Amino acid sequence: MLCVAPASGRLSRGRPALAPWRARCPPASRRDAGATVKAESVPRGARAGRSRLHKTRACIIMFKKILVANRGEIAVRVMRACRELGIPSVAAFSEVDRAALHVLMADEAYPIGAAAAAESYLNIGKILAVAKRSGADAIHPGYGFLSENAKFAQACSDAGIKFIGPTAASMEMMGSKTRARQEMEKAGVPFVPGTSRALDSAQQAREAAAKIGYPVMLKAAAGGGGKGMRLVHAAPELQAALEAAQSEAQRAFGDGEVYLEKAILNPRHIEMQVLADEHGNTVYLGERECSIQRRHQKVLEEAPSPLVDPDMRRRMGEVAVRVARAAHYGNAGTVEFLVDADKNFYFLEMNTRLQVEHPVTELITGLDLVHLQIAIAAGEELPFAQEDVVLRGHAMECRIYAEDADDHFFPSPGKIEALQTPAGPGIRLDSGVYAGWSVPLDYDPLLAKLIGYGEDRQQAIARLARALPEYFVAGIKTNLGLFRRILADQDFQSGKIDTGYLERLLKSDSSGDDARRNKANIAAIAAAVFTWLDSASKTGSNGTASNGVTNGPADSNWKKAARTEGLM
Ligand code: MV4
Repeated sequence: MLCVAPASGRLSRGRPALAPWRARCPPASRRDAGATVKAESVPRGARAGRSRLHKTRACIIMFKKILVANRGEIAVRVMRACRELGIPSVAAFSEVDRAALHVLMADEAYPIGAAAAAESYLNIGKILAVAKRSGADAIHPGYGFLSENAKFAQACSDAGIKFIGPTAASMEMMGSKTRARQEMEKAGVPFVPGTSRALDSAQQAREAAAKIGYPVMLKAAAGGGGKGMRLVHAAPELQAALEAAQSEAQRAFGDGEVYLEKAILNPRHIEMQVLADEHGNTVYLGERECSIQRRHQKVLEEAPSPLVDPDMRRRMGEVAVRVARAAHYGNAGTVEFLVDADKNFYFLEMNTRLQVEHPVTELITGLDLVHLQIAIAAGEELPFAQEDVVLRGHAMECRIYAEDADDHFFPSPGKIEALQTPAGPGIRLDSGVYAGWSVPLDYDPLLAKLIGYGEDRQQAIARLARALPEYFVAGIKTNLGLFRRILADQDFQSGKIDTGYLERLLKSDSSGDDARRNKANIAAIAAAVFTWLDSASKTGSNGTASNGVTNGPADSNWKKAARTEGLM
């Protein structure tokens, strides 16, 4: 069965015009699946100037068709890049995503199974079957799902399909935190002091901890993102914490290996974007400040970091390049650092994928990271050198989630009854939803990313603060209101942020909860009435009233209008 996207409401899927350089390329018969012919080689010394950054050189054989093995805003983002490059894109979709935006955006779409990710977006066999059936010669994995799965990267390679990302070997090295630490030690990369081997006994752990000094952090070798982590303040707690960490790691990852690090209290989380081609060229593209997070879920990211000066950036960037080279890394990757109060930075882990927050780097570098990922996977050399990378301005990303800020940030799936999106100078919106679509509860509830750009941090903040009240989402709860609080906060504005920042803000700011909830309730009732009136008049259906409404800024004009009307 081919292409069973919904018959109605589909966007135009005319084939995009071929890019000029495609027409000049050798015929398809000379192509290997995913391989390239390089007809021209520019000596590295000969390249300079920003103008090169945007040039695509003629006569590199690009892909015929790209399967996007993901959903939501990132699938849409990748398909936009494909469209610009003149490469047809293929969507895969689960049962609940039949009408999802990424399906509407693709040139072709194929069903892959039930909502449960294991049956669809995480199912290697089904994804590869769609690639073969559609004739895709490359797969972009987005983030999450199969994006850091070494077995998937290897299976693509074995099937003659180019995986747009690093090799399985690079992923495996970074997938084990102890192995990564051993390799980084060899490469002379500064990492958090600690052990780089599995702890096999409480006695061994006690000796190591005494040497490092308390507090220490127990971590799962197979972990990342905070799972299986235990902070230990003093020796008497160590044995119980070790046993708990080991069994949690065993349950979560099927691998109970745990190691020890010196704990850095309230660190900053700063990461460096790297890009490596398959010819040995590796560059860094500046850092992203990612300290504003809640329970290991990032909420707001920015580039550059208010903490990092040019000298620190160069040192961090050079370390990040050393990390990438040690992993024989290819394509886009991110090197994560913990930064202590004295601005010492330590390698933490490497993410072997394109990240959610990549747009802030795109805005300050002027680069299109997805274009570059595709070009690199097609065998092109990086079209610029390190000295050509110039950072300009400041960018900040708000992750808009379908979640209820007044109810422990629980997911809030459901139908988007109405949607008004912000635009204007310095505003970029990477969204994966549309009005009338129902957000399923089966996946990560990220709806969109609202990104502000300005010549400096203050202007980026001002533009976001201007854009947020323009954003209106009815039918489901969102965390839009949270960003107004963050952007208005004095500590945030002066750049005083670390990984404990958001929790402190949420605690300090609970006195206004009742007043806020009251206002929100009035607005909710008014909006529900509007929604009912609207759907009843349009469809003649029974117009079931939505019980939810935007959780946007409390004083937006939308809410004011709703309240005024509600009091009439
Ligand atoms: C740490 C740490 C302090 N000291 N390691 C959390 C996620 C995982 N990838 C690493 N994490 C941390 N590792 C040492 N030795 C503090 C954290 C941490 C954290 C790191 C990045 C972003 C947010 C965080 C929130 C709490 C703890």
